[in-house]
Amino acid sequence: MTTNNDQDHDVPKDHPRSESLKYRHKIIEGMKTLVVAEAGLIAHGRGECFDYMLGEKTSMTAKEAIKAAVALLLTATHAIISVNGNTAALCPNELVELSEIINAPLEINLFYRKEGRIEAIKNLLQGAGAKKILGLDEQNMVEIEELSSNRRNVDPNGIKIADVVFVPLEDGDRTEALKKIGKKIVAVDLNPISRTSLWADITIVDNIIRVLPEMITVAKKLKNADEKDLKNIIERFDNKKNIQLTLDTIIKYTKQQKKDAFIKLRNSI
Ligand code: PTJ
Repeated sequence: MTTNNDQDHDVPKDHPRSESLKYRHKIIEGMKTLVVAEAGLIAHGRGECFDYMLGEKTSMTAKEAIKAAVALLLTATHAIISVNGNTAALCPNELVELSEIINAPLEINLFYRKEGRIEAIKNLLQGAGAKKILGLDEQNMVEIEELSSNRRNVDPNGIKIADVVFVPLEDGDRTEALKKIGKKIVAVDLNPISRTSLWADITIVDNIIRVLPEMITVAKKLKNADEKDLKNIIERFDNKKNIQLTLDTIIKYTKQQKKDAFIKLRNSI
């Protein structure tokens, strides 16, 4: 019998969208191994749509946010990287590398708590070299009362005590709840006007597949910087203004596409 599991995901290298298809297929494979929730496919598609409108590249505003984010994570007392299914499926190696450089543990924290998912993500991260992963001992989790979703169950040694939480690819209500209990939030979200983006202290509007390598590069440079210099970077950063400039980038890019898209098509025939 033919099933959905039989699909061939080989993408020809000269396919004009090969890079995008490669990551799409990582998400599909992740869903088959329980790493990614079914809804993760839809979330990925929403992200792709915003990525198109950003020209699928890291903007200057995203670079500014990345620098401020790394500075904030490096100056934190207890920084933590919250890991969900999509992020784990797309960039497990980069999550582990960043975690080591900035000395922030990885904590698995899921919105969709289907049985077997935590184990699947744990195995994937360990395969990528993770030595210590939080959020595994379901019996010893504590609750964040301000949150109604499954994400309220957190590790007592991780998100619970963290002063800075890095939340790549987030759903609506958690950032708001974590802010209300005094945590600083660094978010990665291709949608610049999601609730997460608007609530976060630092919002990186870019694709996680480009953000993590850039964060690793910046973290290597800033790791030994003076605390005073790092604090200066943080103080100079204005998240609201940065999001507004990002929206301007989208408008500018879309206007340019209005002029160029059909010309490009005509020239390629
Ligand atoms: O693994 P789980 O159970 O914790 O669930 C993870 C998902 C992502 C399914 C869950 O958090 C969810 O439903 O999220 P939302 O509400 O769909 O929000 C995800 C946000 O991430 C959206 O605003 C997307 O635009 C954005 N996004 C999707 N893919 C990327 C992205 N942002 C950056 N990089 C991406 N690759």
